Amino acid sequence: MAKKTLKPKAFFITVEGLEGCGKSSVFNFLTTFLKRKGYSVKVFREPGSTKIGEKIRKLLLDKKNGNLSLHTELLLYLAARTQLIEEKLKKARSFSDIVICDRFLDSTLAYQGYALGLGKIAFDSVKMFSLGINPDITIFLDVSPKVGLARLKKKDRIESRPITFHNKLRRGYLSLAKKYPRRIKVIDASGSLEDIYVSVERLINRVLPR
Ligand code: T5A
Repeated sequence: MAKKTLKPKAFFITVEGLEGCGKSSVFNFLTTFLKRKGYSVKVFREPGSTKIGEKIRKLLLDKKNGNLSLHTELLLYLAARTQLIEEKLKKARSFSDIVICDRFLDSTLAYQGYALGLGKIAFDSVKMFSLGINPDITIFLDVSPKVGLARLKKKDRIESRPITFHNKLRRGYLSLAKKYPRRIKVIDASGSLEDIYVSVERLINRVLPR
């Protein structure tokens, strides 16, 4: 297949969702799908994808760190993000056709801003520490927290939070989708993974620049 190109700046896709929404599976599907179409694709996850980011990730997800303060949690997610942007993401946007990130700034807005109630502090700091990088398209996989959480076999520090947190989280994501309808596309993630893949494929075919 002839190689397609979207340069000079890579198209930036982020995948977001509630716990147990099938994000990992969708992310892998999307990567394979885009590579098969002939694009050069660079993938990252948040928090993580750098040595420092992966260390921060462990700290954040470790159930033993139950006493992590809310502001410390926010700062750690932002720290992992700035490390990723400065070390890898900016470069990847110059050299690939498509960059995909498993979670990005909307996670901080939804989890820390809405669900943990940090509000304006989270919104302002996310803006400041995204360093001018914004996704072109964000796929939000929407599932009820009850259904999503029931899919998980093991729960980390964040997933173990009470259902009220996860309900606020969903409302937060839906508010973001309402606020940024051109960027954030909501996909129903309550059905089978195959159904979700079909929706993602349709969406991507529609939104990718030609
Ligand atoms: N976070 C992150 C913040 O609070 N602030 C931030 O700024 C950022 C960046 C990161 C955690 O940090 C939080 C969010 C997270 O809590 P993570 O690993 O990215 O950790 O987050 P997870 O949501 O835990 O990611 P996972 O990759 O583990 O994905 P999913 O989507 O929760 O789960 P997945 O795809 O592995 O699926 C879970 C199970 O369900 C099944 C799967 O096969 C799997 O077994 N499943 C389905 N089964 C039937 N039908 C479907 N449609 C299914 N979808 C999934």
